[in-house]
Amino acid sequence: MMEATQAAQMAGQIVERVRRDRIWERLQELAQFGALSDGGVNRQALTTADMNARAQMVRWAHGLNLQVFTDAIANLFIRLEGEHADWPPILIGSHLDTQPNGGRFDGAYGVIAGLEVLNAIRDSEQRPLRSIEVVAWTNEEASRFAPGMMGSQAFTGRWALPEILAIRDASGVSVEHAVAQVLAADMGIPHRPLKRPVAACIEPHIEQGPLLEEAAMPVGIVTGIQGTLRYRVRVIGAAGHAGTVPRTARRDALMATIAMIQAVDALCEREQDSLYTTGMLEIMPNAPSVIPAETYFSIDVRQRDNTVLDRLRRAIPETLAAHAGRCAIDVREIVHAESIEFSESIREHLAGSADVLGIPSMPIFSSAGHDARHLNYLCPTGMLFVPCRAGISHSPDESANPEDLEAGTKVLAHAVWRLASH
Ligand code: HGY
Ligand code: MN
Ligand code: MN
Repeated sequence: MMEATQAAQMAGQIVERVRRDRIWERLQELAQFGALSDGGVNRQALTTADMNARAQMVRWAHGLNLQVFTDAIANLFIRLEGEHADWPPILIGSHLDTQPNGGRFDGAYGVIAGLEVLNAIRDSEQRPLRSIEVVAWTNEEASRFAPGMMGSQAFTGRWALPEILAIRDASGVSVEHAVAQVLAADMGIPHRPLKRPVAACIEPHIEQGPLLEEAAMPVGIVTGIQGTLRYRVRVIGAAGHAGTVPRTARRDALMATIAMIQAVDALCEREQDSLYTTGMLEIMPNAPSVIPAETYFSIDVRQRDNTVLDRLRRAIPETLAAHAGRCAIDVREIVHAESIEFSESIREHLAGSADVLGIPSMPIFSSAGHDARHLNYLCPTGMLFVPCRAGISHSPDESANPEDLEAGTKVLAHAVWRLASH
């Protein structure tokens, strides 16, 4: 056990070595992997772009003489070993994968902030009692393989690996095949088992909302994450000639889809303004003069109150069935994640580090989903938010300012060093 004052002093030495320019440069360098012409990033899970970003993280890690290893779902771990190598580590984690039209900071900031903490510790020539590991969780975003957060769920044991590996993307490629390709390209990075003891976990992330910027607050201490329900719905009607099939004989899959979407959205509005999004809609055969024979669409519902979430979970399938008309439907629930609260002790610990550093912070609830929700079932877990411009995220226009990224990383470094000192 390191004396609290000694740990606080050393924490100060680590914080002094956090460098704004290095954080910013590494984020821009990562953004090159999957770069879009409009400045955004398309780095979907287990693609070549994702593999290249992973390889860059490994190069940075080896440059700092840090250990690197992976696991059966291709989570990437970068480890700074503590004096007591057998003690469960402190994890700092987020994700490298992005939405198809994503930004440079969602996920990447958390991984780069973690690397910056290890870099600052290396520069200080100090060694923590407990090991610290930066992790990039596989497939947080669900943009290629749905549902998301596969890496953190497999690691925590909240979802069985064989079920995850069997999932396929739109072109029929399985997670198992994609993971095998990534691991084969890893050039011998050692593997470790899933679900190992972890002392605590912190996920740094951009807020993906406007509250910190509106409050001119550089750091948010996250209190919890709102609940979510996600579905995939297939609607089966009948193709036909747009000019000859009378209304009374039509089984128009798109018209039924529109009725279902409007009915479920109205239900969500009645239920405490729950947020409803259909972000993905496929129409078959998608021909201008053919009555749509089939559609396939997504439903994403967000709600903080678990009682309301449970009511919606019962009502949504009923509402879909009631508005399907003459079409058949197949409804698949792919996510039921309750609203969670983070550990009080971790929240106080993070706020304490911000106070000691004189960095203003405020409590904030997360409207977006994060891997930390799953770690929260395994160990004391918390999150640190930094502002992003106008709260924009899941968009090429996502941006953040270097001062806030540095402030968040300093609070992270101070808090993690103290956690690793006992
Ligand atoms: O959808 C979410 O909440 C997360 O940003 N993937
Ligand atoms: Mn994210
Ligand atoms: Mn995201």
